[in-house]
Amino acid sequence: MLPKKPLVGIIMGSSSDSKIMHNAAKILDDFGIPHEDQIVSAHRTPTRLEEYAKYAEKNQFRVIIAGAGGSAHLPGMIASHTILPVVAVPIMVYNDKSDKKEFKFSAFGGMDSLLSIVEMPNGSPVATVGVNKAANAGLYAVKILSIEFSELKPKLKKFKERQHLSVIAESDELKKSGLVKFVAKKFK
Ligand code: RP5
Repeated sequence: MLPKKPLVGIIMGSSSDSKIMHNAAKILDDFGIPHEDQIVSAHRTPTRLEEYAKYAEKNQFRVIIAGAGGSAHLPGMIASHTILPVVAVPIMVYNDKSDKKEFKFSAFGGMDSLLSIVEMPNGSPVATVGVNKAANAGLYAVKILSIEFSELKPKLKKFKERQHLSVIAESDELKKSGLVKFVAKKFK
């Protein structure tokens, strides 16, 4: 049975990342997986980073999901401090804290964080999902947890089934209305 205490630690480099990272939390919530969410900055709170890695192990988290933008050190550095698996989310776009209505884009459109994260040298691997694909990080964490908590397996199968059915439903609609009407309706 799934315990009540957190199994996944979600961390991000800044509150700027929270809008993207909350998609990982949503997936974990859907699967009923307890998680704990924090901000840990590799460059602004470097000592806290090491402490967090110890904390995660002490509290028996099974997976860490780490998201960061720019020259994104957080996932790799956390991985260097722990034996826990780290799933990383490279972040492309984040909110400018000074103006909540505007989006601030990282200079290289996410390529900066993607390469910083995915190019970890041998020894401290992080499993990297696509840029801003925090939901995939959540799903990957569920898959890792399903090895230990088998009740997650049928839930994962149902998730796949729902995806399948939603594509079929859309395809039926497309077939019925034709491409021109379908696009006009869908993207009006
Ligand atoms: C990184 O720098 C964070 O992960 C964030 O994506 C980026 C910008 O952070 P702020 O300057 O908006 O706090 O450390």
